[in-house]
Amino acid sequence: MTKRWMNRPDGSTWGDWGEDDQRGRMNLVTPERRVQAAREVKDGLSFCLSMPLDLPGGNAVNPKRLPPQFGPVFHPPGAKDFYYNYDWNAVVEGNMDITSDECVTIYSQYSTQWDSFAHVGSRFDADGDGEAEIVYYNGYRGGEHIKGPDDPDGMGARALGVENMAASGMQGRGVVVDFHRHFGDERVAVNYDLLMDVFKKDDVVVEEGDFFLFHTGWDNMLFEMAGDPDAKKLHSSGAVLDGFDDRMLQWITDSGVVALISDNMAVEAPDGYGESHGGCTRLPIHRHCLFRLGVHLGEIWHLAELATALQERGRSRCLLTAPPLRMPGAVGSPATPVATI
Ligand code: UVW
Repeated sequence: MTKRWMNRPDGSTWGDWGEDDQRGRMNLVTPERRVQAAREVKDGLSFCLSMPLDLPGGNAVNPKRLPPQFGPVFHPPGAKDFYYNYDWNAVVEGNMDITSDECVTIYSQYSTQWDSFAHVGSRFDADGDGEAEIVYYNGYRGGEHIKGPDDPDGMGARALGVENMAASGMQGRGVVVDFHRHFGDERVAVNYDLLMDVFKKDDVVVEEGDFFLFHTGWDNMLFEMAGDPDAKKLHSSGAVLDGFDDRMLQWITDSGVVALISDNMAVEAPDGYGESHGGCTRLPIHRHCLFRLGVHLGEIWHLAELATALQERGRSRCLLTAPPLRMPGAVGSPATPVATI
């Protein structure tokens, strides 16, 4: 079957940019929209939107993920374990060179990260045979395209991986909202009404093709916790988008945003189950964005300074440049995004 699906999820964008599309809504970031984004550069200030990649610290915040580790878990046959302060005089007498190389093992979604569409799929009857299969955005399949550790060809995403994001540049206009200024440290599930209220108060307009960024205060909490995070406090603090509000999901659809980005762990609350389009889920916004619409998610970004700088200037928009690593087959990636205002 060349066409991978007979049924597409209700309200999805599957096929809208071609049967083999792997970019989803990034297709909406046209050259004209990049020019518009560049026009947001007025003061020439740039902001690093990455947290230090060894934060949060430990694995209390997400038990599945550990901090980066220096030192090889594998190395080429005959090579040494470490090449720190390597003295080349030992190889060629009189050589004054000293070099340091490294191997760093990284959980790609430990800290500041992008989610590719290979990160979250769903059980869904895409081929119309009456049985749900494991399927991802635009009908790409678990097993066939997103390969597990038992695959003889090795694991990884043979479609929808972060390399597609890197190739697209992940550059465009960012629209920033500071929920922390409205809600403080309180855990608030921001539904459609609350979101519209904030937009109105802050005079924010989101248009098709925009990256939507929201600051919740998690970033400064993580800095204050300095690598020893209080997971209980974090998971009960700061705003999250309410993914169980149908009108919120409809806003994501209607707004035309290409990505949702936050300084918190998951954009939405990661600790509840409920029914949402397509059955029970823990992460309805992940399902809606990554599986149905082709909208990327950015998590644990450092947004405090950017949000403050924009607020001080009575602005809400920036030029965002945020490519992930061009790592073929990875489902997520660290990023060092830059916002310019
Ligand atoms: C959660 O872990 C809840 O989110 P993500 O996998 O997108 O980081």
